[in-house]
Amino acid sequence: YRLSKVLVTGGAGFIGSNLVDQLVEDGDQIVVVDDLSMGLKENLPDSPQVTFYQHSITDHGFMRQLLIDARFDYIYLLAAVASVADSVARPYQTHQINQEANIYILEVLRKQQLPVKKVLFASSAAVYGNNPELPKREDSTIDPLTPYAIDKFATERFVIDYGRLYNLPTVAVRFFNVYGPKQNPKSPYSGVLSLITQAARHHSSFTIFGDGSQTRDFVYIQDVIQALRLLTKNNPVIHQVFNVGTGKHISLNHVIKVYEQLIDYQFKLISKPERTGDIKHSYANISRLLSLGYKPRYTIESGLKLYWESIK
Ligand code: UD2
Repeated sequence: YRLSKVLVTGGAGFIGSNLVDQLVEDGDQIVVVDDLSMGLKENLPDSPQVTFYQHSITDHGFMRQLLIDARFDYIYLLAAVASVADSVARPYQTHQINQEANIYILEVLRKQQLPVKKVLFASSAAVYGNNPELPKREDSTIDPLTPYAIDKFATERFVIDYGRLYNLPTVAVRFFNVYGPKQNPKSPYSGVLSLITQAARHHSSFTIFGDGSQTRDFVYIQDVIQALRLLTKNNPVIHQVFNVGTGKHISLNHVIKVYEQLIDYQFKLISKPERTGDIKHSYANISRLLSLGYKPRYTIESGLKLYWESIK
């Protein structure tokens, strides 16, 4: 675990910065590349172990030089246009960031024969689209319906099959509904738990789309970090994709009830029609990850409690 050199693209974002915190604790030397389009500089710990470059991963010259100079042990590819709505508004730019830039990184690793120990790519449950099969298994039918989902799926395949073809140790993960500290509630398409948290904090109203009976696999950020470390450090697993969730599903109504009890507050709820393209139910089959020793540790109660304490 000591003194690995680690690249985290998107390291100033929600998931990336929480990962960086953990890597600092692990004693690693970390380089963050983030254009701050969604991420925040303040998300990063003030540590001599962290070097930050405010830069887009689409800059080939920069990425190539960085990879060659630094010779990373571990690479986490987390930089992305993270909003589905954003990808629908800007499909071509999304593609350049979410797919092309990542393939270029793989290409540099291949061409320069750089000795990386593991490359991990962050994909999404969005790849399952409207496939009604539950729970979603990694080999369930995929149905990517937006530029976001299409790029996530294509890049995931690239990362895995590039790995196979050119002998690069790669893995991919499909995140379900991740929540927790440092999640950015800025856009109306931000994660629903960041929006609820924001509403509680400012005593503002919260809009429920539909009747609130829709369910999601809400996974607390620290469980996600556990999964990311498990799949990289000292783990021989390669060329596979893993769902990252809890394997449980909870309705929005239940979440609201739990949150209200937790913080002794009554939400000002507004009801609006179901959002177009919304899926009704989603949760992960996580047996693949469980077989590697993964153990989700946070319930919705304990996760929300920590989240709430982090923003107060
Ligand atoms: C998540 C991902 C999305 C994509 C998708 C794949 C996030 C933020 N989004 O979308 O990128 O991967 O999964 O299936 O992780 N809702 C409200 N009020 C609000 C906001 C949301 O009622 O103010 C509802 C929303 O209509 C949906 C549920 O809450 O039914 C969850 O919404 P979300 O945007 O957090 O996540 P999701 O699963 O739709």
